[in-house]
Amino acid sequence: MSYPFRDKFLPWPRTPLFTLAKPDGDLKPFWEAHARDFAYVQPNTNFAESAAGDLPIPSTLVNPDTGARIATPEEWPALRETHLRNITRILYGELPPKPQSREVEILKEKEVFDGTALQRILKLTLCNDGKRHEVTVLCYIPKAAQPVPAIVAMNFPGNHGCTDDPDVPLSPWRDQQKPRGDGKSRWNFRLLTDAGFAVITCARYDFYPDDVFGRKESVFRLFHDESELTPRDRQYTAISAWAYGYSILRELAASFPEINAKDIWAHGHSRLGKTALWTIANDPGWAGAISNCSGCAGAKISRRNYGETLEVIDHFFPWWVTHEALPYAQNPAILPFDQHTLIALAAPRPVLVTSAHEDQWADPMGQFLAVKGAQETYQLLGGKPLPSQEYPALEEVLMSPSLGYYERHGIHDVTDQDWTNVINFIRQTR
Ligand code: GTR
Repeated sequence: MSYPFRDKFLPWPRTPLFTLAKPDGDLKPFWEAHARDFAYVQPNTNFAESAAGDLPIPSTLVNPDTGARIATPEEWPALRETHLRNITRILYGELPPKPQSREVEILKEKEVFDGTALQRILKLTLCNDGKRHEVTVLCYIPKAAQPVPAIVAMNFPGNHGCTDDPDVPLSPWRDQQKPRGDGKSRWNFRLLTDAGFAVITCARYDFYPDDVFGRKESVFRLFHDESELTPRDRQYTAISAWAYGYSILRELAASFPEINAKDIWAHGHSRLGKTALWTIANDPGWAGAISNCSGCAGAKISRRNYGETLEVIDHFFPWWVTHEALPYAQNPAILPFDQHTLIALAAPRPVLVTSAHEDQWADPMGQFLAVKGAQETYQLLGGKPLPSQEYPALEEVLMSPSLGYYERHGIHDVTDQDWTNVINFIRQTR
């Protein structure tokens, strides 16, 4: 067994980047150090399979504290709790509590797609201890054969970035506002509604603005004072705030008469793919999850030194994971779980993991190995293994009613091909 991680992450003393974010909001020193460190880390990232190392991946069925292996489905819930606790402590932190109340206001509703679907835009206000937190939600709901299954998927550019429709209000995000339609190639709403799926989305920044100062404007503000939400308060992570948001959207979707409350799926791309897996680990109400190109701290095995590593995430995105992650990021061999354990927390609910050939940063092989590693738990609970244990050919979609994996041509992205695979995957789970 070889220890695959470099001795030195950086050739100069490591300054935790979040400590460089000035209390007055000045991000210049943060971004300068970020750029300097990344310019070293990226060319020094390993993309050779021969150097990925061979750290053994722990079984999801073995208790990391006692070494005892479970053999029956009845023993899984207690072991699951242990895994969930470890993943909470070391990676993502706790999700916020439920708000005391919520208000829903329909802002706009109209027929779209030649009258085959409804577009509904809502303002959702979460209320707690006299504080209010607003989220704008965009929904597309097919009119045929209701109640329909739904996909909940947060977006990157804001709702207005997912479509050219001028009726969708611009979501403001400080200086980073995206133009209307900017990310629409990732959102073929019509393809989904034509296939009979509703889609519910909102901007990720409505739950946690995705930067080092995002915490104080995030949904955590309903439960904490601003003084507790500084860049150092790393127990309150963006991934947990988004996961919380996903479940708030699921509960909203479940309240629509047009939607089948038992058939709501969490979908996320990249950092939101990490989130989709964490979401369903925390909320039994989901039917299943789709992780699209989620990579490190998502569906990729952290014990592999290939592409992005946990150390990279801890350093460059310190608001995604807790401060507890660092010693494990530096030495993943001591992690009491790996990311296949996160997938196993979804069991027996189906999970599809997608990857892309030109997205080696996200380590397609590491994501396949995580799906493979999660199978033991699925099988213990009566689920079906993948149809093959070999790495699939490019474009070949491996799927069983429990788990799916594929690597397509192309880049880190969400394409119509991905959505078609999602639809096919969900259909064959029935
Ligand atoms: C990258 C990050 C990845 C992935 C991606 C994304 O910069 O290294 O872990 O999450 O962002 O979310 O688009």
